[in-house]
Amino acid sequence: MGSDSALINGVESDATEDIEPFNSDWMRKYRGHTQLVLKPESTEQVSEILKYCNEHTLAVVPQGGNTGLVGGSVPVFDEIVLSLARMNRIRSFDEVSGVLVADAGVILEVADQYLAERRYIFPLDLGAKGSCHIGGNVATNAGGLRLLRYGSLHGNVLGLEAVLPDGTIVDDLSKLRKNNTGYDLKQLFIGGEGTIGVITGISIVCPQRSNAVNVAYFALESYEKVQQAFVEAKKQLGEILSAFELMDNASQRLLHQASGRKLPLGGDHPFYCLIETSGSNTEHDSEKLQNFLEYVMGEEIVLDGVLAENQTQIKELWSCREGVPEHLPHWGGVYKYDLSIPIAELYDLVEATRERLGHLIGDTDEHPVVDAVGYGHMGDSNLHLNVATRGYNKEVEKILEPWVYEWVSKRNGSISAEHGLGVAKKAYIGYSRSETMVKLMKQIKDLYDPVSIDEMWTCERMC
Ligand code: 2HG
Ligand code: ZN
Repeated sequence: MGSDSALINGVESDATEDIEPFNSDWMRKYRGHTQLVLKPESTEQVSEILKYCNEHTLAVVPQGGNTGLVGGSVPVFDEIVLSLARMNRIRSFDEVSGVLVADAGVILEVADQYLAERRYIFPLDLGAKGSCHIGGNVATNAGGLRLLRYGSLHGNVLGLEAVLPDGTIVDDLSKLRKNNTGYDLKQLFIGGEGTIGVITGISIVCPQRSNAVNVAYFALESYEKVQQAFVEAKKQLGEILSAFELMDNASQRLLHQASGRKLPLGGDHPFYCLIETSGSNTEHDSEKLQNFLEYVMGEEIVLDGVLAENQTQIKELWSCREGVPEHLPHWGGVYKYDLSIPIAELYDLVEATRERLGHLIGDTDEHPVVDAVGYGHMGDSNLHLNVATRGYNKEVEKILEPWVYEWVSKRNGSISAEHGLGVAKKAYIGYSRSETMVKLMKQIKDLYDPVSIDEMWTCERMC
């Protein structure tokens, strides 16, 4: 907070140069021109703000850690930014049930560290954990690196507190795992991206932290072999498997080029995978992982592999995966596609994209595409197709969109597996949802947000 901050009816607000970071996303792809950032510190203040803005038809964009990838957390015009950053209290934690109740603005890593001290773990982990807010995670139904093990937030979130556009406080901060009394309305807010209300608090069930975490990183010669390794991992490591991540050659090569990071197995292999196990017995689990690796190498499913032997090595191996999205903007621009695709065809899209962009790949002025990169959550059939470019380029964008969405739609996939629609994909929802589904969503939106300033803006933009 700089010297220009002020208190408006007890709500802290930012007025001048401090505002810049709230106006653009971390990729510097989406930007708006807000003049006002409000930082309430209680649910009641959020309610007053939304009520006032609703009555005066003022557009608002809620913002958490601003780590989103689809332009959903920044203003597009001059909307008021409602920052949840000051709502950052852990409200309660039950050491027997593992239920955590916390404000929406708690940073994911802070929540996880709080839980780690109590031998528990937050059931979500992702690269942006150091800045993203748990409220934003829930609002976007973030999937992350361990969904394979802990499941989606739709299952882990037990209750929510949210504020509707008219200021009504929805108090559904239940701590119950089972509650079959009527509709489970909180599910509409999970992944609702703030379209029907602002999440101010969450209640979430957290699992015990595993005593033993082991990580392996290995190289494979084809996507066919990646699938075989995945099946084998489920077979041999089923109950302790906590992540199965895929990285193609380009992802590792570009990571190396952008960061200078040394790759554990060199950068020449077509595919790499990272497996994490989490269990209760270090010796038993590492023996299992070692046996798995020996087996897949013996069967020639895997070409080469390495096992982390301590915490530092675990971190280093994970950085080969988590570092990819962090370093791809190095060349100036990245087109990001976050897709659910039937697993057998998942990598076909990266190859098809490379073919389609072939004439533009080269990392020169005439060939501004650096490469098309494929990585992601193999365990969830979730591909991250990233196209690294020398800056954002309309020609490249036109070649990719809506072609990528059509490709995915033809295979009954999803054009947004975990990042949400934001402004980037809003217009493309029809590629993944039928007309009837979109109509039903619209009815819900109208019910919760009859003034719907968002829709007015959209209409203005389109007209
Ligand atoms: C990840 O899995 C995130 O690392 C980001 O979902 C993916 O930047 C991306 O495309
Ligand atoms: Zn992801």
